[in-house]
Amino acid sequence: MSEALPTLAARIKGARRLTILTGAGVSAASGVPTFRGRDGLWRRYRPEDLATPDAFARDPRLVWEWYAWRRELIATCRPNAAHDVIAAWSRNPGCRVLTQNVDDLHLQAGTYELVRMHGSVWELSCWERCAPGTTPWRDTRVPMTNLPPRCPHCGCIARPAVVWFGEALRAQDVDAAVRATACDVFLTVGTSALVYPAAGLVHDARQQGAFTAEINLEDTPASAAVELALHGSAEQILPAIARLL
Ligand code: BV8
Repeated sequence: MSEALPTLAARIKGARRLTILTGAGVSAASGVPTFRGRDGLWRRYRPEDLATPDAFARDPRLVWEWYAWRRELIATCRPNAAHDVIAAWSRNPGCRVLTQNVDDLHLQAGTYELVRMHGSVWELSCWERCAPGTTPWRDTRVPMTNLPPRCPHCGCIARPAVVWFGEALRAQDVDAAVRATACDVFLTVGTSALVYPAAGLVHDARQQGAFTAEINLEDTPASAAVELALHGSAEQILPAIARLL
């Protein structure tokens, strides 16, 4: 680690365009459970049981009970030092932040140019996709009562405005993410690099000549592909890099 930190700091300092991709590991220090870690969300629930349109069609109340529980937990969480450093860097015009996280902690930290690739647990949309209800609306009620909630426009069931497995990401988010791979430095932080299309972005960036780096507690499928893989926690490494800039 001794050389890696100054090397990455120098690369970030010299970058006109910096793209940062984040996953659940960035919010771990805030108390938001990750998906695949020891105490991960997926440990207790099978993704196919909860984070798919079929699961919701089968049992909207069960899926909403899971999201209502996550919202109550996330409501008690605040951005940590990793979010704060990324928010500070995002004020630089050439910086883009792409997140897979649906907790909105990057928003709370004041991040500019944020692409929320998988949506937000604090936004809902109409399950029946009525015209006005396809645009997500914010609903930050905790606890949620009378599940499942209803679309205010048509009265049908409302869904969490997140991207489930087997669902396409919003075109504008995919476009923004792909554009952001044209960068000088691509930094992937706190993601298991398993979920696509987000997991493919670091490879796209590298193919375009970006210097690629990863910050994670452990190796991931992306580790062998990046120039620099730093092992450690985002909430410690990012402030350490910021102090070198
Ligand atoms: C789609 C929202 C197509 C809901 C989530 C190839 C190309 C395209 C698609 C696929 C493909 N191969 C397979 C697919 C299908 C699928 C997929 O990727 N499956 C995987 C499992 C193989 N992808 C999709 O279905 C996507 N859709 O491609 O659509 C399409 C096109 C047209 C028409 C129809 C369809 C949609 C994917 C989005 C799924 N939604 N979440 C919700 O959250 O409730 S995924 C879920 O996983 C979260 O969003 C989460 O962010 C994401 C990724 O997980 P991570 O963030 O990485 O979290 P994880 O716990 O796994 O890892 C945490 C990491 O942090 C660990 O590595 C840990 O070591 C580290 N860590 C922990 N603490 C710290 C730390 N690091 C640093 N510091 C710390 N302190």
